[in-house]
Amino acid sequence: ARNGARLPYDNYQTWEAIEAYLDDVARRFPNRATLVNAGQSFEGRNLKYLKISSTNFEDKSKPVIVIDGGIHAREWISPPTVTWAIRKLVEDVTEPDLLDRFDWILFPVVNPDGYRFTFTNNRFWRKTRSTDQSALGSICPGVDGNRNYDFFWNTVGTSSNACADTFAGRRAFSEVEVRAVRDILHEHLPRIALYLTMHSFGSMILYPWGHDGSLSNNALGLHTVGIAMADAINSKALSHFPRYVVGNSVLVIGYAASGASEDYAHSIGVPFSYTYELPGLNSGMQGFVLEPRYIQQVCEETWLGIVAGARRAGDI
Ligand code: ING
Ligand code: ZN
Repeated sequence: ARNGARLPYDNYQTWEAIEAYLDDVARRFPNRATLVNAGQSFEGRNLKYLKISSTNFEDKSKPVIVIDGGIHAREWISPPTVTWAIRKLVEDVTEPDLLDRFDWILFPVVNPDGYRFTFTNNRFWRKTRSTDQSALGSICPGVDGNRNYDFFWNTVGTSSNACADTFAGRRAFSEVEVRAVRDILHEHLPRIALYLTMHSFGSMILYPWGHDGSLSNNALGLHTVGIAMADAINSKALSHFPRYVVGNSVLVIGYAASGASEDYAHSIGVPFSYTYELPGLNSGMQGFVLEPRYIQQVCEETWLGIVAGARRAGDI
């Protein structure tokens, strides 16, 4: 589907197709998009993301917005919302102010090994696929990437059992995929105005602190920008999905978890840091299985949230 073709949104895309799309966008729009390969996943897949700027990213003249997806393999609606943002910033620009005002980092599939595994072996795989994180590694591979960040690491809502879905790893930042996001955050830190990490499901916008439910010094700002994002999505009348709810992670999702990227980004100084729980229509594990006919709608609605969040965060 490459060489100038748009990425399809009528079905979920393989990791290979998404990687080819990133290559293709960078080749077709060299003045707008720069491909970065942050290294290789545990199984050797490239960790590729795009830096997008209407001027020169390296001028460091604008605030940066960072969006990642696909850290949890089974949450299939996450990567397309990030590739859709690429489309709206590069191929089909309808909000040019977002390019005038911000530089962007868009990383659609942080965990390519896990994502691949959900296509080939187990649709409900969540973690990475590393086998070197415990003595049980070959029997129970993988670490929960959203428990692997170094902020109250492995203290709550995590497991030290390698076979658990919320295994925090042998140590913080054990996972090369998580280190790739960490390095993006640190490299651009003083400029990062907004960090979004795309998960599913539940139609929620969550903000720190997720490890204990307390409020950060920027709680009022976090709530204000969160509400702006949710309102923008909720006001789109066609939604088939529940209305978005906004609030502190523990309060809204109902459990605490440490070592999540939302908390880590905020702890190092990113003022606006959120976890999106994108929509799902079913309950239980079937919530991760959103029918392909809804992909484009979710991407369009999520883009409205991103637009509103960027504008609002940029104004504060
Ligand atoms: N949800 C997030 C998780 O990692 C979360 C929710 C984020 C809780 C940050 C606490 C802090 O559990 C999904 N869907 O993975
Ligand atoms: Zn998740």
